[in-house]
Amino acid sequence: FTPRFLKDYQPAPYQIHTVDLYIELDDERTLVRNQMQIKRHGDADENEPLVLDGQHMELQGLWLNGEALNASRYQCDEQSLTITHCPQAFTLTIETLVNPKANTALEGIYKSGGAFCTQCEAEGFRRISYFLDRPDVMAIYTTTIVADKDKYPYLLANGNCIERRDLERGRHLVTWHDPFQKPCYLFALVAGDFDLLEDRFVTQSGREVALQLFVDKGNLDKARFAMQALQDSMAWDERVFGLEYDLDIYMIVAVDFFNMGAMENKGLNIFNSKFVLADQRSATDDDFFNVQAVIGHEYFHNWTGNRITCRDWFQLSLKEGLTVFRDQQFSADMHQPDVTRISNVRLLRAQQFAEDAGPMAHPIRPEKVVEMNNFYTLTVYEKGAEVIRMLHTLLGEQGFQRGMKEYIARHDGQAVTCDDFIAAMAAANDTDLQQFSLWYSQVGTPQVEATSNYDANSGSLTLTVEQRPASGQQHPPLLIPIGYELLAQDSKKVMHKGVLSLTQTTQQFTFEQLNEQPVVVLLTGFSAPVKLHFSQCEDELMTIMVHADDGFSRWEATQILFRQCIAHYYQDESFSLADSLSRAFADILDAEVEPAFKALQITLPGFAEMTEFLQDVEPQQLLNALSRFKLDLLGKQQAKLQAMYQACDQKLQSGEGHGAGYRALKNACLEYLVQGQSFDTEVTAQYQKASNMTEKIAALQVAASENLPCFEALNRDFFAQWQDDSLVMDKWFSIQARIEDDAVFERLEGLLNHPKFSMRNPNRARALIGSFAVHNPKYFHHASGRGYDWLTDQIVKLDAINPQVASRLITPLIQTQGFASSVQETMRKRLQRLQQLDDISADIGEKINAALV
Ligand code: HT7
Ligand code: ZN
Repeated sequence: FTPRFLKDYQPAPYQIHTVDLYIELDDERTLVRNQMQIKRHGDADENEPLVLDGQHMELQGLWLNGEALNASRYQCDEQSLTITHCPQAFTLTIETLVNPKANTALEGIYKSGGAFCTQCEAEGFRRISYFLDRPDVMAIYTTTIVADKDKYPYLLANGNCIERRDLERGRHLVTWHDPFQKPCYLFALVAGDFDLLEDRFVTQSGREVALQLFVDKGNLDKARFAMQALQDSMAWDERVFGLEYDLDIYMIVAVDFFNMGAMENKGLNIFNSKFVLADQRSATDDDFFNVQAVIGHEYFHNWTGNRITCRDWFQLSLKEGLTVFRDQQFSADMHQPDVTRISNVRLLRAQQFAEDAGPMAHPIRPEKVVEMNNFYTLTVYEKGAEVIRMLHTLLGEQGFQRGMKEYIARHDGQAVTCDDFIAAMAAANDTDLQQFSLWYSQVGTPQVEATSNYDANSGSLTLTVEQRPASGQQHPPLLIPIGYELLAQDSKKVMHKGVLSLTQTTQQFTFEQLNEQPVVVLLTGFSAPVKLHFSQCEDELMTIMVHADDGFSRWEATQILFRQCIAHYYQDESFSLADSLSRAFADILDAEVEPAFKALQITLPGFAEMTEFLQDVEPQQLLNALSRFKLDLLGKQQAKLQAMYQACDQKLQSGEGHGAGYRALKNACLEYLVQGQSFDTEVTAQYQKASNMTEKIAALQVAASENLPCFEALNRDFFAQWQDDSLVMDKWFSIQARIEDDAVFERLEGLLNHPKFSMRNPNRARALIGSFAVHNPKYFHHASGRGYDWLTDQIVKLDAINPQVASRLITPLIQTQGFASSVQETMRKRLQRLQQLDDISADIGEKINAALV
């Protein structure tokens, strides 16, 4: 597994200027004729051979300037095609055959259901044709597709349609031309028979854009929300960033077999149907939220990713961090900003922090990569977005937008680096971002330690703040923006607020002329992706919980109280709930706040989040602590929780207010109410009455996780009703994997052989295998090691089918840090077993080697 290094970057010696593709689709023998105009770079040696990337193809023919190439002029192996003695400028034509049906890796051209589709990011184009498969080679593409007209009435590619005609033997031909230069990873092709939802968008400059959404037949109604989300995204990007769409048509195709969420191919996005199809009956409120966010994300890439792309894959966060930040801002504007921000932080802390502390930790701009697909990570995406957010905090909205304008003015149409982005931001704001740019190369989650000292005589408050790199790391001090508020003890009013710039290892910040000792709130808005240690007493936290202006800080104060309490339960088996905490919990339940916010406030930190805050974790002991704590909270506040549950139910029935918020709160109460007592009738009633998936699936979920007597009947009913809906079946498989009883391993075997299960469908594999490893910690971390064995067995099978998906699902097994050494040892044994296998993929190999050093 040979690594590539950022430091070794060299521009390509040749550039490909135009690409003319002629593709005759066939299940097993798809013909690709690729005609390219190529020029050698001005400073490249004339003897430099042209080395094109290519895999999983049969070379059929090769012509240079129209003449068949003599065998002595080229060499072809499993990874590349090398051509020697190339002129300075020439036309190269390559004919290859590919086999879409056999393509289970879902990179290049493959079949999803009855349709042909492509996935080229990061390095999938090399499975379609021999090419300089790197993002700094940008070309103009013309694509002609030929296929059977009955089976594939829609033939789609990037850009505008310029020709369409019927051919002999029931076939037809369609040609597309994309007027914008692009890297090959943005190439796309789709051929199939779909239902089509059409609408339009008029841009701010008055151009009309046709919007087309292609979905499996019978699903038109489920596509309407996505269409609205697309129109909202287009309007938002114009309003907030001043960015307008540039082609006359924007197409989205939803497919069932897809490795990730969606792909931003120029003018022809391809989506996992999970992020397009949604209606109240079959999709949860979270699904709706995600559809809107992913539609926005892919749309926003048109400027941050497509018009300006990455010079090399080490720069991935240039487009992904920035685009995640943009989609987070969009979601915040479309929903409640506080609630959205808390969701971002929960994801970061539960998963990205673990990645940053694990064997695959890397900077947001990685420096060494074996398999690029392994670097589409929470670090590059979510921490990358946090880094952009810090810039936004430091420069302010206006300064940030000035920087964006400068970035676009400088680099439209280019493939650039993260340094180019930072340079544009700095120039537009006449500021120096040298120190800030360290965030692009540091690894791990920095720690920030704060203490406060109030001098009553002088009325001054001194905050001493110290930063430390993550354990085992070393780097100069970072520029860390630390949002703060000072709350008056008596009036509880905010006396001061702002952002402190921590630039040194240790720094003091003094506030003068205070006439009382304030309650200090630090890291408001989660202003930096760090672990903050700031010891505050229960009273202070309770003040913050109710009175801070910043919603994130109000939520965080409750989470700190919960985490501290869970830590006590964990350390002491006889620990029981203090009255003060029980009262605080009651206060939260009584507070006049938005229901969605309250739902988050009463949701306890989960297993993954808690492993971040404890050391040498014994999984069963932690699970035990979590459930005792929940049970005690219920014991003390059952009446309030029950009343809240019923009040939400009434609000929902009367159709009053925003349904999603009440559903979230109702389900959050349900999580408590089902603990250790009979709530069977209510769960059954919730399941049966629910006309939306949010309430239905929550009822089924708690019935499963608490082994309620009603579970079997509800489970059967759910299956009978939804067995033909693939996205809902994913939910069903996920729930089966989470059932906590001793029959779990037999059940999992049965599910692998279930007629509805297929390892070839990534959503299904994730639903069963991923859910077990992440959401069933009791059995995944079973002391016998059976949970680790089961995951290992599935990884071996899946790796032979789809290495990219297998490599994502192995994550819980490689993140051994944080657990007690005996647990780590049991996990590592399974990794050693995988390491000894002969034919594991580079994807899996890279991770295992990192985990076992
Ligand atoms: N830019 C895309 C990243 C991606 C991907 C998408 C689908 C299948 C495989 C993929 N590999 C990489 C998605 C995005 O961030 O928008
Ligand atoms: Zn993206």
